[in-house]
Amino acid sequence: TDLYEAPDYYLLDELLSEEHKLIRASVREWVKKEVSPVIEDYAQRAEFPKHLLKGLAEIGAFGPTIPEQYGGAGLDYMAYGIIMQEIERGDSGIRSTASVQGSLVMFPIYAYGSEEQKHKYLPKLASGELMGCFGLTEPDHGSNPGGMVTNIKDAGDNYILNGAKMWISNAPFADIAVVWAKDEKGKIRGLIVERGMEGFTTPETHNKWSLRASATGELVFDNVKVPKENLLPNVSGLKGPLGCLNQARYGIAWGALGAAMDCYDTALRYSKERVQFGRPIGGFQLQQKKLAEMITEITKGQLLVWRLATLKNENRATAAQISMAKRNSVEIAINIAREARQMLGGMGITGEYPIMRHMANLESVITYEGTHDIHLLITGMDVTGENAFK
Ligand code: TGC
Ligand code: FAD
Repeated sequence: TDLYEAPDYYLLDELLSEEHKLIRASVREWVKKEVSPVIEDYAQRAEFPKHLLKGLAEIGAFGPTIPEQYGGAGLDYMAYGIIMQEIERGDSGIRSTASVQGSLVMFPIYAYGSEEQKHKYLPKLASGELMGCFGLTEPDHGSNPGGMVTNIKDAGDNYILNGAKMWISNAPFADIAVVWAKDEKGKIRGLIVERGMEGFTTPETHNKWSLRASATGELVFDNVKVPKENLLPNVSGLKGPLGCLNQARYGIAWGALGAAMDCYDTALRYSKERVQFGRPIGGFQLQQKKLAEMITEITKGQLLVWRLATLKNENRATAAQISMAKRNSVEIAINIAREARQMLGGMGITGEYPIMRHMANLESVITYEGTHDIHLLITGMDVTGENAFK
């Protein structure tokens, strides 16, 4: 098989079940066949490859941990992590689409929704028949979502929704949006807003240098009438959206390692083929240092996410542990991408190789789902007991 072999320096495969390895092989094969050959072109053209949605649903990327009775795959968190790793080996933007659909749209409906909402939306979201987006960030409230101004007012059978969300992945094509807004008492509530509701628009965000194969947009609400049955009944407060972020950040912790692995693998192969001064560049100590440090960091990252998956399966992973893993994986991935790019010399800046695309994508990944500095402060708060945000 010409399938890419994951770096597995510490024989971590021995810690995976046969089912996990089968899932990995099938997702990897799909990415290799469907994503890798076309993704560079879509990224260059800044277009989302919409035709991949069906395949993403088929490989179980939409809500892998959602129980089968609601159309999910009923898998554990190790499987979820592995799926995200393999998708992001292809492209962070494609992984974003899966993260948003599963962790930020299906998860809140599953965890905070009514039985009717779960039956109405989850199976169609799992199959990709419906696509969703998640509106938390606002133009003036990014790292501090608790300051949001988007709001709902009670109007009999409906709520009247006003405000705007910004930087929303999948917004331009989403059929539904899980939107966080303050009620008249200032409590944060979640609502399912459907495309077609009057006063709801989703203008696309252009001119991105990063995550170019992912569609990003705004959500604008101008007196949108949202039926009361679309309110998520079982959560209020910032812990609602932050609970969803725990799921998505966990997936990114695995996903970013996939991007790192692709960069490492590309640089390693290139170092064996590219000859300068009469020998492969992989023979030079400075290039070996780069590769040795890459595989060391990937291996440490793999151990961290493997352990985190185990804790998550046991429902013992804390939000701060997830923050640490998200931050660590993205940091090592972005550093590996930068070093790998240099190892390819001039070729490293072209679309002939995936590295520059990964590198640019990771600039979004290091910012969304909580910036690098916010995650550091979450760790700081956890270990000192002192809150540096307030
Ligand atoms: P704070 O006062 O600390 O907490 C408010 C309430 O929330 C609870 N909480 C959490 N609950 C669950 N999970 C977590 N991770 C939680 N963190 C806090 C907390 O216990 C409290 O509950 P209660 O019951 O006492 O009310 O809140 P704060 O306002 O001080 O903010 C804390 C801070 C800065 C850590 C938080 O707001 C934060 O994480 N900011 C970063 C924002 C962010 O990550 N935005 C992401 C937007 S979505 C996105 O980027 C999608 S990209 C997707 C893609 O394309 O892949
Ligand atoms: P700001 O919060 O303004 O931060 C600016 C800088 O200040 C950062 O470096 C930050 O770390 C720093 N900073 C802020 N507060 C502190 C502090 N207390 N101490 C020290 N430093 C601080 N959001 C969604 O809701 N849904 C989505 O689907 C979504 N998708 C996205 C897709 C893309 C491509 C991008 C780029 C973003 C997306 N986001 C989404 C938004 C993302 O979550 C925010 O960009 C992120 O949370 C940061 O908010 P901000 O951009 O407003 O930066």
